[in-house]
Amino acid sequence: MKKILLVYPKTPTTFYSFDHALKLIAKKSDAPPLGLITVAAMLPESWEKRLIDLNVSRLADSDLLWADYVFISGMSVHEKSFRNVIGRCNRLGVKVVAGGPLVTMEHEAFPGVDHFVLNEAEVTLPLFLKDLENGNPAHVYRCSDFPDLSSTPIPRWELLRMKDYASMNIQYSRGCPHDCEFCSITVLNGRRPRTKSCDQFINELESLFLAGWRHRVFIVDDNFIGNRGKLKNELLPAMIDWSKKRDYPFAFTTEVSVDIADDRELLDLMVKAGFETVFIGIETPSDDGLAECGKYKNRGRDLVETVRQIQRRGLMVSAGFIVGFDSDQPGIFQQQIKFIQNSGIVTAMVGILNAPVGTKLFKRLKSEKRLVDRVSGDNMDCSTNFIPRMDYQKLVSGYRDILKTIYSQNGYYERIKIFLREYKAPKERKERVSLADLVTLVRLTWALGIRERGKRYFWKLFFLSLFRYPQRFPLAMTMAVYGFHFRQIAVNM
Ligand code: B12
Ligand code: SF4
Repeated sequence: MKKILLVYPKTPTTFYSFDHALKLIAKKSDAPPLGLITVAAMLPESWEKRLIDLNVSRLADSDLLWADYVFISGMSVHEKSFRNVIGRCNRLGVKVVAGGPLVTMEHEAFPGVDHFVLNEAEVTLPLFLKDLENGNPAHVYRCSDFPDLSSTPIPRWELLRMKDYASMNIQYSRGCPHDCEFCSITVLNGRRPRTKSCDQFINELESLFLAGWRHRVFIVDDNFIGNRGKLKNELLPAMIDWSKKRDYPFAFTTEVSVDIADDRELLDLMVKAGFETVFIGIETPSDDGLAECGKYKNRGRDLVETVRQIQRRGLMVSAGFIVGFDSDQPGIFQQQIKFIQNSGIVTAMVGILNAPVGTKLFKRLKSEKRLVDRVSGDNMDCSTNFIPRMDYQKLVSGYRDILKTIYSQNGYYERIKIFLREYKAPKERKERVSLADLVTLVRLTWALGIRERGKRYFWKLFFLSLFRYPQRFPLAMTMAVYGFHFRQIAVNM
């Protein structure tokens, strides 16, 4: 019997951390560490397991000393906290096992780790466990194949204090058929979308439901629509059935490619199954930029109209944008602002292009001798790890202009209005208002409608959504909360 402490590092305050919004809705973190609770389910049943997510609780030395092994995960944005935990383990003499995307891409950069269990744990963890049992565990375990997901177990939800989180994560597939130059997904998860079986995924949903979770669920696939045949014929009909029978307990979010707009049948099935939001990598309105990064699906289409088509079928669109492509001209910043404002994409995540290790972009820039650093993963620090074609100061100042404009009260509330106008709320979606929601409404009204400067924007939205779009009022208020977070971040940049 062994004692395993699973540790998830602290995420710094960034656009994606949602800290300022979480305070208003009385949550500690946006989402739990799905990788670690999946790994926990792969460990022998008899071992004792505890989880400390540094985003929701503190890590005491006594916690570390309790453990025979500390299992740590993380992505590039966690590097500082990740190193800190390893340092503490080393000082206390506790053995460290590390896995997940950060170390899978560059384990050599992390001295102090006793065992690296890299790539997908479905393949590498059993090898480590077997060697451990035999008393001779190796330093590094890795694999080059992408396993099918039939052996992936149901995550150990009971390790989480669910009420600390705004959303729960769950996964249906891994891999993406596209191969954008800056993205590490194809290196980590391959180009062939691998899915769980329909029964396996529905069982997982049921386990989350039985664990007591309600409301937001993020299906963390790289591209949920990678295998449309299976979705249309098996999974979505099963999800519709499941959601209907339980009176739509979950509002789903997932990541998709932009061509979802061309498939009305798929959109309608997703809405019926309870999907509320899709995240799309739009990246740039510049066709040259899209060609440069190999985002071919986004080319040759009116992207604003594409987004609206999706909104009109009943899905919210949030999206990622990038500046700093070699082909970007000085006008790109205004182009991005215009596009984002017209599209009614309320949650628009804009970052400066970076080249993560292992990507095609990394290789190209290395051959062009333009690489200068490792990625920080922090989309707030204005850093890039290569020498951009555009003057760096101009790039940073243009980037800041975008953020200050789109997250200003004027810009942000204007987008919510466009969204409310375009969006066709599906009849399947029932907005339930609980006592906790009413408490949140009071809290947010105090913060945004009384304390904040420029409160008139909030009140205009409040009355517009309440009287003209009453069904969308809870959604409008949720967006207002997230806007508050984005504003705090943009103002302090
Ligand atoms: C959900 C998610 C998020 C959520 C995180 C919420 C959370 N608490 O998890 C949010 C939206 C906040 C997010 C943000 C970002 N993300 Co993200 N995200 C993901 C995503 C889509 C799913 C992660 C997940 O849960 N996967 C499912 C689990 C089961 O897989 P897993 O964690 O990899 O775990 C498996 C193995 O890795 C292994 N394993 C994992 N940990 C451990 C530990 C041990 C000890 C062992 C033995 C094994 C092991 O076992 C598991 C089973 O095989 C991944 C892509 C992906 N498909 O994984 C990107 C991904 C992790 N994100 C990535 C990036 C780059 C970002 C951003 C920096 C993007 C940006 N441009 O700003 C931001 C972070 C910035 C910030 N400021 O916070 C990269 C990370 C690359 C890297 N080298 O670190 C990924 C891989 C996507 C990509 N494009 O390449 N992200
Ligand atoms: S479509 Fe998205 S996940 Fe797929 S390669 Fe491009 S950026 Fe990565």
